Amino acid sequence: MGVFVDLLLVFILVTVGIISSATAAKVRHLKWEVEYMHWSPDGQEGVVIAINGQFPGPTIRARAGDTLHLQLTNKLHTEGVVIHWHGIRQIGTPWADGTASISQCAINPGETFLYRFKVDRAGTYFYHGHYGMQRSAGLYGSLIVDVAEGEKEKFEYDGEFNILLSDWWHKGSHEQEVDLSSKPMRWIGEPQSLLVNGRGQFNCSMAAHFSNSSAVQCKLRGSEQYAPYILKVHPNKTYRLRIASSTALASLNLAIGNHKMRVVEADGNYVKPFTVDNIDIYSGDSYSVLFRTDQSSSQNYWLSATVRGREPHTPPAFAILNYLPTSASILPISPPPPSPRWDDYAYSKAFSNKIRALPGSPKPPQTHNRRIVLLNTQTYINGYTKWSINNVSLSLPSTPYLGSIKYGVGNAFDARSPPDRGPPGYDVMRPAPNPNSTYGSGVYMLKFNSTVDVILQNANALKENVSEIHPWHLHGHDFWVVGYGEGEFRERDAARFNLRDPPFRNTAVIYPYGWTAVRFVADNPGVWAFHCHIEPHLHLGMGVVFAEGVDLVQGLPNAAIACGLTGEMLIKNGTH
Ligand SMILES: [Cu+2]
Repeated sequence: MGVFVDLLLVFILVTVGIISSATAAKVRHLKWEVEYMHWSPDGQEGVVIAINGQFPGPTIRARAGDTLHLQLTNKLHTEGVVIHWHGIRQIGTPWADGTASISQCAINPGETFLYRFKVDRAGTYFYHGHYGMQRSAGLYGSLIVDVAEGEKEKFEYDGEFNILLSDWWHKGSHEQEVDLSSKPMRWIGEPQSLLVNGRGQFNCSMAAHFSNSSAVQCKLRGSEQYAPYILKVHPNKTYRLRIASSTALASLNLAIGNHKMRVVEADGNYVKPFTVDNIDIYSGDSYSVLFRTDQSSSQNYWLSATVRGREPHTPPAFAILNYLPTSASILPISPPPPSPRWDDYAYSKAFSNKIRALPGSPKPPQTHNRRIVLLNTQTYINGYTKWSINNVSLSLPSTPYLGSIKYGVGNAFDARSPPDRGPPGYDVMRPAPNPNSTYGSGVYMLKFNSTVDVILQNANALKENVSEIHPWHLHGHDFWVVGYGEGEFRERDAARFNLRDPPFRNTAVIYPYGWTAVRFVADNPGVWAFHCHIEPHLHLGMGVVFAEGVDLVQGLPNAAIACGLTGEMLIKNGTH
């Protein structure tokens, strides 16, 4: 009898175990091939970096707690590749962060690399190339993490759509790279098209009849690679629109004609909901907004994205909000929604200031251990135009930092730490009298579990009266955006930091001639890039590298470090 009861108990426990593991986290296996393909993102054929024959790459859909097991084969033939999972903090797997020279060796042509990591938190994310100018070449896609089985979102909706915004040049990414690296530098210029889910129209405009321009009216069948993305909706429902921007350059404003949007998520974190007519979205940002289909169902509406912060030479991107049962081929009869003036920074700042954490969100520590001020300047090195941080232009080493720091390999990068402050007395409002800087590959070594404040200080660029927008993105962490200010940051400005309800994010913008303060806890062992998400700016050195707790990193795969000095180390140890 006793044995029977015991067996029954074992049976029940095993059954419960099987049921709970069936609903719990999954391992999702994916096999990707990355290759160049001919494609017409905006009606003019060019080459894009495609994944499994798709542009943009496939959307990854997973649940919080799942593990992605993604075998990536590089079929580019003549160049390396890596993929960064933007917004995924890579807790315990810093080697899977997908940053060439930082977290791993670039994957060589013909090689396969296994990215294995947990998507620990629900939210709207994306992925993109993090090597050279491969984001500009079209290497990106969406990564959507749903709440874990049995959990609920903190807002309700009847359906959802997903939009990935990007920008597109007719000049190929290799030529762009040569242009940027030339003396004198040739700027890549404004993109020819903005894309919504990889679709834009360069040869024609769907809204031509509303503008005075000479643009011709599009004649689209709907099956073209550049036909607009259609959002099919039913009347009187609430929809969630997930939006992310993987642009190489453009800052954007997005609106849905005649519809208001309620912002509920930013960078994978809940925000205190607020309602707006349109939202600003910088490269590296992601949002969820809710909108209600409360307009006349006998017509369709525009969804449009326009350029902000740079004098626009790029027409807006359009998608169509299609009210069923109206045909999707009927163009909206109202003009595209108005967008704020490209240089209305007060408008953008007001939007930034509306973004607050939802009550119950993680709170920032009330004190900091270290404060680093990063002065962003446009500089020269031997006549080459660069971007520099505290007068150092980031030049990535050939041996990735993660392996060289973990194994104590000497001479892999500059041993000297980069400065915690810019040059004293620097006037951020004027071009520098001496705009020269130097290359550097030094690392900001952060004390494990310490609280770090970073002040991103903007300045005048090389040209007088020019100061640009820079969206800064941190790998491996979220930070609290604790304050914005004008002019030069002074220590007394810290007294005004918002430590009550700052948004928890991975990307924060600095406005022209202003500063932005972020606070984070250095609690994720690894080596992490922190950089301007404008790809040509990063390429010209606009970034820094943080490292913390690297001795605690476990399970570094050989494939991540089999290059440069760590590659030599593997050969010497006979493990390669
Ligand atoms: Cu920038």
